[in-house]
Amino acid sequence: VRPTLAVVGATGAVGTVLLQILSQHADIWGEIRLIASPRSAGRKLAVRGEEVEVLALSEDVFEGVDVAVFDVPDDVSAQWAPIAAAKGAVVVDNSAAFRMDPDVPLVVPEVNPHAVRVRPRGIVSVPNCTTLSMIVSVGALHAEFGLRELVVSSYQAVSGAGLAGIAALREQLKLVAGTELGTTPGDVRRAVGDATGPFPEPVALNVVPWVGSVADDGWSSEEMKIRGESRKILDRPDLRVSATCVRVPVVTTHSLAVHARFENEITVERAYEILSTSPGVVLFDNPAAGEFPTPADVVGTDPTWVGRVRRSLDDAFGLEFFVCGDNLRKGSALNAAQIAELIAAEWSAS
Ligand code: 11C
Repeated sequence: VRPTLAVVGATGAVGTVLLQILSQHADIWGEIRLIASPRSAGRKLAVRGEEVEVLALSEDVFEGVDVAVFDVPDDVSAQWAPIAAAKGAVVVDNSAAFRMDPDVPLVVPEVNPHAVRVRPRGIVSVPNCTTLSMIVSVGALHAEFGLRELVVSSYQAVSGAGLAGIAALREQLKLVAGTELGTTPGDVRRAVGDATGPFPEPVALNVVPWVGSVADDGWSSEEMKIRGESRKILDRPDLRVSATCVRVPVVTTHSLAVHARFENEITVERAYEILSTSPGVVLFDNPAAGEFPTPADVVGTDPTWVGRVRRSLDDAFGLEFFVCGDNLRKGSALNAAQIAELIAAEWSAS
């Protein structure tokens, strides 16, 4: 008997992509139950070629569910994931609510698949999309060279802030299209007016060096997530990590410029070998031929794309590279689906 899957938050930006992925990985699950807020209940969504009615979130909907993937805000996960787990489901949670809980594994199947098996709370967390967009490539290099330090700058797509983020960018682009804006201080801000959506500043014709909420000492919550999550996934609690997170006018696909410093001296040749043979990574690096990853080219694909690989000029232990990864696929829905499939495999093995 194939396990029953529940998707909680089926109508959101990540939930929509998850249903596409579940349709492509069609033979894993028995019933797929779709769950959302009472506002969305009754809607019909397509999965595996069938229309499935969305059920309102309640205790009863978890009856008979084996695995529940949650793609909902932190507070909703904090309240409902333990309820689903108490009903017997293994929860795969995409929110930040449990990621740093020592009793909840934080899993990237290409990097630490073994961690999924130890889950005393019945909950497994999916990392933040920005961490996920780089950690598969970083983890592969770490396994060979031993990571000491990460310094990263992110270029984050608006869909990281969900459907509201996409709507805000599209609206702002309409307001500035065909104008001469972007030449005097504040002209874009005045044109955008109240249409900043979930962002603190206009994102059209702009970049915004702020993602998330205010954390201590000038850091943002997003920057702290990258640090804490990278340490936990790589099982390096003392790893030195500095991140600067920036929102850019891209719909979907996060990018990061990565400076990674290792315990062992690196060569670009060996880094190339690792990156070109690691599952989930595509090396696309030939600037002389105009080849490097960009969000516009890789959006909608599964792997992490890596380019601009070079050894640091002043440090034989340092490697510089640029990564792009679809934040709604490997950055969230795909990683969640992969974790859910690892758990489903326990059913077929038992
Ligand atoms: C963004 N990475 O791009 C954020 C969204 O902790 O899962 C995801 C927040 C999280 O805005």
